[in-house]
Amino acid sequence: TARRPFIAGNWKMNLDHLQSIAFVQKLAWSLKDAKHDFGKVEAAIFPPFTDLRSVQTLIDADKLDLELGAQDLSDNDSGAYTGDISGAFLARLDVKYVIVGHSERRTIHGETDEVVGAKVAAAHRHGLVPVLCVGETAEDLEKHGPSAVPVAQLRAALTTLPAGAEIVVAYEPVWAIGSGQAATPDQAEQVCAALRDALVEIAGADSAAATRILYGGSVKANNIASFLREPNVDGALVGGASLDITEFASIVRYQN
Ligand code: G2H
Repeated sequence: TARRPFIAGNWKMNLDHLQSIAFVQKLAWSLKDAKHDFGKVEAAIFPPFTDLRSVQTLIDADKLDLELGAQDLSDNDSGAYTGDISGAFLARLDVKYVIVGHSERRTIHGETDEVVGAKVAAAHRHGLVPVLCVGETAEDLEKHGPSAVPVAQLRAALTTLPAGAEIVVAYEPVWAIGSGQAATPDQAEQVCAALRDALVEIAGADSAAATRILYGGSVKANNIASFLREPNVDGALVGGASLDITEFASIVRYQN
């Protein structure tokens, strides 16, 4: 299978406006200097909503090979939803990807599998590619074993995949997020393989084979290659390490 590896930088609520702009420029230059082949490894950044337009303008003006993603979207398309951002707004900004169901949204904002599923559908309605995050807590892991909770979350959020609709799945064990304690490549592979098996049932063998499944949780320049060696791990969702240009550029260039 030829799945193009995907490295996604989730900035979360970090970097102010000026830092974002400087960051994107420097990152792009550093990848250009290194002659990074984006055909071989796709790279995307996920700034806060308020910086999407300026980052998009920069990508456009300098013809940068970076893809743009948002960190969340509303499950509604328009209306009286104060503070929410719809998929239509994101699509107008040329956003390609949108993170859905990150564990921080699930825990801090109480997003249920049902809401997450509605957000996946909203993303697809607006031509966005959802990056659907699933993952178990340390307690889940102890109680239910490694794959049960992430697979159940995937099934709950994705009952079907409309024909031609693309999705990226990110396996992010909650115990590995921002903790410095990443899963082992073996652990990541086991769950990503189980997620792909579930995708076969949900979307069919061809879609499952084409879908990229990422690992996320304390990914760094010094462990990225070990995850990408696993057959069912197709990239990474990177948080903390995506805030440092040198570190993030070397994660994107893990093949070199
Ligand atoms: C998991 C990840 C990015 P970090 O949340 O989504 O963050 O790499 O800081 O663990």
